[in-house]
Amino acid sequence: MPGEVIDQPNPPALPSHLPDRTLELAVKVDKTLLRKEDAQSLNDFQHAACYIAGSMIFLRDNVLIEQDLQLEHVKPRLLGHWGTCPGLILVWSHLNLLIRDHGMDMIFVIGPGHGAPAALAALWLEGSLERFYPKKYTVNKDGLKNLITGFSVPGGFPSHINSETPGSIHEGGELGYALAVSFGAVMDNPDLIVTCVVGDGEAESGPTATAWHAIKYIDPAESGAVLPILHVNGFKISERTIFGCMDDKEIVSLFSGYGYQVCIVEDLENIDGELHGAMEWAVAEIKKIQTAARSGKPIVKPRWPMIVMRTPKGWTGPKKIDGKFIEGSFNSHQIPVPSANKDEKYLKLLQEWLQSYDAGRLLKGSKPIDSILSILPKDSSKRLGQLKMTYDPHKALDLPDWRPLAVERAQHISSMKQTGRFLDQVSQANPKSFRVFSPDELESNKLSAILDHTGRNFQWDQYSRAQGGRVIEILSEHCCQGFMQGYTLTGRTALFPSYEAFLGIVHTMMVQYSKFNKMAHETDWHGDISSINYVETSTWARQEHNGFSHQNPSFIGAVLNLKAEAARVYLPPDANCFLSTIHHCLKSKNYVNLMIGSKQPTAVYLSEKDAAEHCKRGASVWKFASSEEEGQEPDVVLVGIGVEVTFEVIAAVQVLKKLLPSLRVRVINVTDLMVLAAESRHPHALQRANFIDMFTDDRPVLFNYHGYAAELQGLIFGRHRPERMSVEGYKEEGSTTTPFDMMMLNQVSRYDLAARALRAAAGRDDKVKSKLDELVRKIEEEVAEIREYITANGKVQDGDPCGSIRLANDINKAELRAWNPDIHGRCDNIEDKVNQTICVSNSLGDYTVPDNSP
Ligand SMILES: Cc1ncc(C[n+]2csc(CCOP(=O)(O)OP(=O)(O)O)c2C)c(N)n1
Repeated sequence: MPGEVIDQPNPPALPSHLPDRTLELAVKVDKTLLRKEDAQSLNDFQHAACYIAGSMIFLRDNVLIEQDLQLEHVKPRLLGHWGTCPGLILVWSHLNLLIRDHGMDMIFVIGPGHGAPAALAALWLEGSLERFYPKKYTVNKDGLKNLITGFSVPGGFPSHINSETPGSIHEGGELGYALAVSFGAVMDNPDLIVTCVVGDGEAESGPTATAWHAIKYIDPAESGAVLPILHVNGFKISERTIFGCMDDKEIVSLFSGYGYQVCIVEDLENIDGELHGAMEWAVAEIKKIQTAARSGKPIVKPRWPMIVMRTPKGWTGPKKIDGKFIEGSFNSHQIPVPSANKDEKYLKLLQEWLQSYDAGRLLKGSKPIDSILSILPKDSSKRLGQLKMTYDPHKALDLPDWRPLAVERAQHISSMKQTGRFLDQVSQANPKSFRVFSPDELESNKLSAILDHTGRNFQWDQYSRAQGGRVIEILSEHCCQGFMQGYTLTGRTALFPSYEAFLGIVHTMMVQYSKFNKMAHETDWHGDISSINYVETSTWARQEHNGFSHQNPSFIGAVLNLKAEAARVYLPPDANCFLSTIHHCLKSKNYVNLMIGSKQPTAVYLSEKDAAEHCKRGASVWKFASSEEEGQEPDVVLVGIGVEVTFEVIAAVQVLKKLLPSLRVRVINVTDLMVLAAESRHPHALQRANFIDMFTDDRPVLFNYHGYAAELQGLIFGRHRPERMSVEGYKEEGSTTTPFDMMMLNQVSRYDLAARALRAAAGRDDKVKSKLDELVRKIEEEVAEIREYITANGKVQDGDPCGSIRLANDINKAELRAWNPDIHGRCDNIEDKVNQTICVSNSLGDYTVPDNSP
């Protein structure tokens, strides 16, 4: 692995120009608090755990080195990460002591998830592996052998921490999210402390950089605390880290500015005394802040404690091999002794190193000696691997009935506004177990009714602080996602509303989270958890003021790629369906729910009862919008999936009625995307017979889809006669333009659909075929006229009698005509419409022509 050349191990940072007095901000702790017998126990625990962790990377036999190592005792493929392990073990040993002495609830979140050997070694020592794997990882010779020889080979533990690792709530493979997840876990858990180790490499990541600010969203009256430990071992895979090259003054200045009190632990001669002192200080500071807040005198901008731990990478490992520094350098990141499975010289080095831990004494009879056990919390349910909150925490929400919020059919209502009202009720009914995490978009997404009875929980803001609040608005999608994960994994329920275009920022976090839960499900000891819930709005279809950058429905595809057991995508067509859907999602467990809807007022098609039924089925034929006749097969099937494109489907039927009244059109709306997946690919998939019943045996099926066509094509691949089906969806077209133009530019407008329907019908019917050219030409003429008007951008013409309506509704003449085909081109029959409702957007509200319309 090519890396930089260093001339000494654990090199210090170059001195900065900051004044020395900045160091006065750093906290100095009492290093003498540690009792002698505890110091010995800590040391024993650390040595035993380091021995096991190191052996896990190398040994496949002779795991206690009861005889000299032979090449065949070493694994043929050496896999694992040693460098981070000693630091993690150091922290783990001290947390034991802390929990033992304070009887507290503690979760340990490990950012460098590649340090799985450290966690697994500690979990075996504390008996937590045996608790969850009573046959395989017993605290005896067999269990130890299974652990060491099975690591990083098929059937054993993987090389990274995951949900099979007891006590973990974080998939540490993809770096960057540990801190945000930790903060999510402590919210509304007033007695919980999460200790979170952040690697100095991980700390370079964007998601971590923003997550430091999460203290500003923790109200100590209602929530617990995170104790961050920045582990500055100085190196990442093959280079020094940013933080490793910052001197104490730079580090203290940075984190003091962020709102922390910084304690630097770096005395390698007395690391246990110093770390113990630091942890005791941190707990005392946390209690001080919490006691003040809980007794009604909250500290303004409390300075939360954090620890910066400077220890060498791969500490206690081999010092130097073949002239290269191993300990205190990136060379210890993965395999500290290369070729130990091939070359006797290195095998000997491996043996010398592992024997330096004195495992024969510490693991006498293959069990940890009493000195090690003495620092463990006496109550085993408090041990880091066994806190119930980490594996079986679910508390169901007390969900209000959505139906009283249902609205009358035929109105125009914003799904988001109505959903906001529902969320208001949910938050009132669940004042300690429901939260909304939003990247400063609540208002813009028209969900702000949730704030009617709660607030934004921003502690640095004098207008919000010290009042709790169910809503956190931080302009970091990574934080929102991390908070939601931590909050959900510890048993509660959260919602993450977002602009559609920007949710993709957390795509990969969401995927990692799903991996964590997939594996959790494969254990027999993880309980259910709530689903994570996304609401996407401000969709591409309505970006008339934001334009092209705000158009990106790709998060649907990200969810579709998940395992079918987890993936749920809903596109409720109206407010009632949205209410029913969100109610269902907040009640559901173990899924990733993606709900997509409009924040603009749009038509309500279905009554409360019909909406409930429609959502239960996931898709249904909308007779009221169809032109087929009872008992006869339709000529063509039009399917709307998504709000605006469904509106265009309905309008297309009107266009077709005018052009070719004899054409029988069936309209289907799909609200649960997963019903379309081929049978057996998804639990929601329509049964084949039901699919044929709904989509017919052989008629053309034209999908008008909100997302990218390819993903829907993938979904329906394998359905009955897919060659008769065609899909149109968003095509990366259109910028700052009108909603109707967006439909046209992406070829999902009523006109596009009508032309598609005619062509499809012509393929089966000669009469239609003979008229096809003429009919399509008519459509094209109409489209050309509309396009001309759209380009003119609604300029009011002299003597235009529709001018005031258009002005009042900010639409242009073409749109007014498109949405009201019976209004004449020159608007000379507008008087006929006095006191009648006309449509002033493709999916916007109606406009009643006032008496005195010009
Ligand atoms: C997002 C992400 N980018 C890159 C990697 C590859 N990677 C694995 S470990 C590592 C270095 C981590 O350094 P640090 O966080 O300091 O951990 P430690 O030194 O304690 O091993 C990198 C870059 C990753 N796992 N995740």
